[in-house]
Amino acid sequence: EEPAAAMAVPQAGDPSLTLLRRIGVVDPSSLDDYRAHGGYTALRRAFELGPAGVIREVTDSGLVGRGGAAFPTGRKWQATASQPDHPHYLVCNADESEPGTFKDRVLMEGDPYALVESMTIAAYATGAHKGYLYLRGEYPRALARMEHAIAQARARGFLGDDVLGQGYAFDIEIRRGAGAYICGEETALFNSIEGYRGEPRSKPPFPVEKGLFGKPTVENNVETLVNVLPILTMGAPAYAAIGTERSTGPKLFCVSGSVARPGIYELPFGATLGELLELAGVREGLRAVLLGGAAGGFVRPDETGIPLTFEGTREAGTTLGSGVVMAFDDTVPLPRLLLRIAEFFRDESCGQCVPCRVGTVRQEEALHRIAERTGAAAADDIALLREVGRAMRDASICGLGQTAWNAVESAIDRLGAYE
Ligand code: L3W
Ligand code: SF4
Repeated sequence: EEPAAAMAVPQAGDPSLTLLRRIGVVDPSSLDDYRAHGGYTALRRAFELGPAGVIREVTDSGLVGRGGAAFPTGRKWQATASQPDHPHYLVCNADESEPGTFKDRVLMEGDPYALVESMTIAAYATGAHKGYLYLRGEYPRALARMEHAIAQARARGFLGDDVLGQGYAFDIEIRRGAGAYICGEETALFNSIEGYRGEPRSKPPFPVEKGLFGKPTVENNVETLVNVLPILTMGAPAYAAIGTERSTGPKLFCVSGSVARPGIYELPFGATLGELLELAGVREGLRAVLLGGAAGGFVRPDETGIPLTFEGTREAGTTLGSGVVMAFDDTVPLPRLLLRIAEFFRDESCGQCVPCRVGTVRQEEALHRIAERTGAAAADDIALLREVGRAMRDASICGLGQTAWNAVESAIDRLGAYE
């Protein structure tokens, strides 16, 4: 069996936590234990509020998507709820594939009923009766725990034709990914569920209008959905008081690389990168930090004052993405690291559009030439990288191609990787 996901043990189960509160404390196989730890109070509150009331709370909470793009969740839910076309669908994106991301895995393995409950609330609020959980294929333990939780919830009336005797029908079907990063892109994910190749569709139309099977669809990341539980139990104002004005609530950060204690850390938005690295025990000789994963960007050790908020990272010319923080000390050869990132994008490009299909190959070739010269870059290779990078960013259909040059660009401009 695969090893358990790394977890920040000193933090797990700490009562001051919101999202990780039950992790390591609750028995993930027991619905009764989940209820004994506060489970299903949020769904009961949702039934009291009614669908419009739930959407109002989520909107007022300021919750934005945790998959990387930070779109306002309340606005997405409202847009789907108001569509006249039916049926509506709910899709939970659990295809967690961004390199360095493992927060959704910890949530699903450690507190699976929380996701079942929050999917039920999201579906109720947006008028969906069917939910799909699209689960990364390489997560067998999360699959087993989610399957068990869904079956138990169904057997006990928390899913099915009459949820909690409220006359509302909802059920969840799990679909497994097959190892393609692109299937985490929301519309490629729809195609995958529908049985087609995992290729992104052009947007608009957005999924809220035409999503899965061409019907209005809410698609949210696991962590986004799980935040709905504290929003309903503590109320939107108390939730919005956590974090900063524009990045509200708690956030999970996935810390890995050259640190003493890699794992998942829950912090309110607004803590600095340096504070997080301190918690994780950053080692001597820090050379660079990759924020936001392969699609994100590098920052220098003297930039660790950056606040971990969507606005703070944007102002600093970088991105928070889905919360990846990878630390690299000076023993890590940067040219090899950049080549590895470029290989990843070349490998994972779906090949549908030219800028990305060709650009990711050209990017990797140039980085190979540079690496073979033991890291020294010819000016024409840097110029080519910039030209190819611009084309990918401006002309690719989806986020994969648009971000495939971010890490390399930031390594050149912020780290002086090839000087
Ligand atoms: C209605 C509009 N809906 C946008 C919706 C849209 C989607 C969401 C975000 O992700 C990010 C990137 C990386 N009416 C709307 C609307 N929406 N305008 O809002 O949309 P978008 O297009 O900004 O982003 P996206 O394509 O969903 C790209 C990050 O993803 N990333 C990381 C991925 C990996 C993980 C993981 O492993 N867990 O998340 C890779 O690029 O940061 O910002 O729902 O429909 N007018
Ligand atoms: Fe496919 Fe890349 Fe185009 Fe996205 S940008 S549709 S991954 S070829």
